[in-house]
Amino acid sequence: MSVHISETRVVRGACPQDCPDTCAFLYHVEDGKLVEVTGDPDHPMTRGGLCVKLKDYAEHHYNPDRLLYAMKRVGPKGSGQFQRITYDEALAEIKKRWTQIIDQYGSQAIMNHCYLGNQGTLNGLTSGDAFFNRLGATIGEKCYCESGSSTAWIMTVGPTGGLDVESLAYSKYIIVWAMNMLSTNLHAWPFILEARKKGAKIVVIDPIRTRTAKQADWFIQIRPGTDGALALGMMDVIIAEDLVDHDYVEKYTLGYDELKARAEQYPPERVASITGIPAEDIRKLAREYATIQPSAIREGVALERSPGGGDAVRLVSSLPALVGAWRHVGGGAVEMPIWEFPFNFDFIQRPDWIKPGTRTVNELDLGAALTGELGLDPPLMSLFIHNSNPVSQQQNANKLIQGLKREDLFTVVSEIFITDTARYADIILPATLQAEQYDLAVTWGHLYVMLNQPAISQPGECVPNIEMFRRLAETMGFDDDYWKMSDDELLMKMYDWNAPALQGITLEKLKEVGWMRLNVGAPGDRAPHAEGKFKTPSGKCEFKASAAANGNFIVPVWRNGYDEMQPGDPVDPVPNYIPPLEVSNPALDKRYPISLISPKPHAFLNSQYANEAMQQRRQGEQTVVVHPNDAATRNIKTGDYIRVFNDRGSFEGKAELSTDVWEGLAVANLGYWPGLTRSGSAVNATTSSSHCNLGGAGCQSDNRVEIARA
Ligand SMILES: Nc1nc2c(c(=O)[nH]1)N[C@H]1C(S)=C(S)[C@@H](COP(=O)(O)OP(=O)(O)OC[C@H]3O[C@@H](n4cnc5c(=O)[nH]c(N)nc54)[C@H](O)[C@@H]3O)O[C@H]1N2
Ligand SMILES: Nc1nc2c(c(=O)[nH]1)N[C@H]1C(S)=C(S)[C@@H](COP(=O)(O)OP(=O)(O)OC[C@H]3O[C@@H](n4cnc5c(=O)[nH]c(N)nc54)[C@H](O)[C@@H]3O)O[C@H]1N2
Ligand SMILES: [Mo]
Repeated sequence: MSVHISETRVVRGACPQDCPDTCAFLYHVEDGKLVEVTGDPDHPMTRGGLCVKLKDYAEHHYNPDRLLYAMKRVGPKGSGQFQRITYDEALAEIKKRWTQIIDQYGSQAIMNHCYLGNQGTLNGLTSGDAFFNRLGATIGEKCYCESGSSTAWIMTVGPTGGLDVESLAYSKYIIVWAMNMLSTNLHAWPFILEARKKGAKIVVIDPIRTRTAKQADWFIQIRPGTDGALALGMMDVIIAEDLVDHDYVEKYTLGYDELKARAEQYPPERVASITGIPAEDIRKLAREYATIQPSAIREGVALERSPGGGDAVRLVSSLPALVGAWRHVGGGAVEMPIWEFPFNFDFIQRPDWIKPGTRTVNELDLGAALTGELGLDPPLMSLFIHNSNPVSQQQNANKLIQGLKREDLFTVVSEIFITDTARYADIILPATLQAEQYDLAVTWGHLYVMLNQPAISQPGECVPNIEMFRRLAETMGFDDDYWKMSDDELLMKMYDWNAPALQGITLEKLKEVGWMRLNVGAPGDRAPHAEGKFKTPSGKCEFKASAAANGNFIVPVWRNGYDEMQPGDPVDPVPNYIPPLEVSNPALDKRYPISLISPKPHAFLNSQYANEAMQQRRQGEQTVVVHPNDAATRNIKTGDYIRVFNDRGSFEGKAELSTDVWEGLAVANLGYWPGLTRSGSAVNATTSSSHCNLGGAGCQSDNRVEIARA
């Protein structure tokens, strides 16, 4: 009789998702099968718990719909008819088509579209940059998220991590500004609760009474896109009532007099009429924020999702210096701490391979680029999409679809599933999931270096993005050493391992322990800007930004390393309130009286997991939350299917009547796969492709629609 003893192993990993929490994973493997993924109980942020989205992550690897082999399109674009081919056949076809395109139009007729389906150093946001710079492709600016906030943050305080989220435990006054933390940054919440136990007050600023707002001590409801005005109103009160930390301002800031003059134009009564927040509340918020120290601001990404988003982030990021909050442990602000990690972007992105004069196209303008509206010469003739699902995630999706349907466009998509985007591909390449690949995680919500080690073998012909680019490079005849380097050899060069933040941290050690904290001080005694030391050109917090001389620039991380300034709109050195284009446009009042916000879904990660039955049950079908008065005038009752529409497009959802939104405001979550909905479309059918004033970011919160019973 033979006894089968099953082998059980635990392998350390890191969550690959585009989320500030980057949890430490434990992969549980039995007989070569991933049976469970749990959170590491020892990791100070993960604390043993994963979010609802990753609950069934092991099963996700075995979803029968997964792409395991390369595919070639055999039906009309968008029809989803594909035939299996080998990976090598796919590479040969790509080479043939690209060679023809390059001969006829030049290499700039090819463009990469990549975002953050995966967030690793090897396989994430920048994973295609070296290859496409080497190819000479049009540079795709990756501006979905944080490119506006980061440009603004760097203009104001420089590339600093700012306040450690773990230090929130030491704060006395915490403003969660434009963030639905309980859905999108869940593992930061325990630190806030710890602070509250010690008496801290929690304030949430959001247009919607979100699940986070419901847990706050004070919920301040604001009109979308008016945060800059609120920050200026707070400053006016702080200055008028002399709550300024003059010593801090004098020693460590630049441009106080100019900022003061600007703030004086925004007295609370004026700000009340812009934001919808009562003037007395603005005064109270300003007084409490300035006097209850340490005060902290957690900046959400939604601050940037409006035309004035860049300046809003500059203004919000200026507040801590004005009141001296940076002096204290637990004081200051956090945009994202990614700037503390010593990346070697020159090696990761290889900007030295960019040919002078190469053009850039903002990924958010892809629809306009493909349909000829941008007047590109040469036109875009090929797209390579990986780590992104623009048909679901990109604003003005109908225009994009129109472009993707072009018969003369050669589209390659690397994917896990046949998404709504992949349906428009000529060739699909299968990609691995996190338990099947090696990577050093990139984190933008805490200060730990985390290694993800493969726990199971790669199914079918799936390969990690980095391996895909090695094969593409070989196919295209690139003989640079770069493509012959192993994962570890690449990682050794992708970071500056001699930087103080990485002292004592090595890949070898990480292979044993999984994760290590950067050497940046402990959360309980870290106050990085207690004595200024901002990473701006002046070393001060720049209320008046020296970098404004560069115009509307984009941080090179989002531009394949490209940092040549292109002529852009001039930027006011002192930030101002810039009103939304649609939300505050009276000309739209009649036709499109409702402002629509499309925030993150609780149970999906952007569009990922929206095809998983378990997550669909947790998230429920697409709803549209409408104020009872708006519903009444349109004869809409809870549970009715309603159509949300404007000139750009429409989608449908189930009406939910609630006073969690203001009259004139509606909410529909992002993330649903258009192909899986009633109407075959989702929220981004209605959103506009306008840009925030900095960093090329999108204006997803500046969207006017009308609603009616479907
Ligand atoms: N569950 C879940 N978590 C996620 C994601 C997901 O899809 N699902 N996505 C991840 C990604 S990519 C990101 S970028 C982060 C983003 O996470 P957050 O920073 O939380 O950003 P959003 O979800 O865009 O919006 C947050 C809140 O801002 C509000 N808001 C919208 N417009 C405005 C405005 O103009 N002013 C103010 N004050 N508030 C506004 C919205 O109502 C929403 O409640 O979440 C990450 N985490
Ligand atoms: N209306 C509206 N639109 C928004 C937003 C909003 O708030 N409102 N938020 C915006 C924001 S903040 C963001 S970050 C973007 C996100 O936009 P995307 O980054 O495009 O979002 P995902 O839905 O995560 O799509 C990533 C795709 O990559 C695939 N993928 C995952 N891992 C890998 C891998 O290792 N290799 C390959 N080749 N593919 C992989 C996934 O299957 C998925 O289809 O959406 C933006 N769109
Ligand atoms: Mo994002």
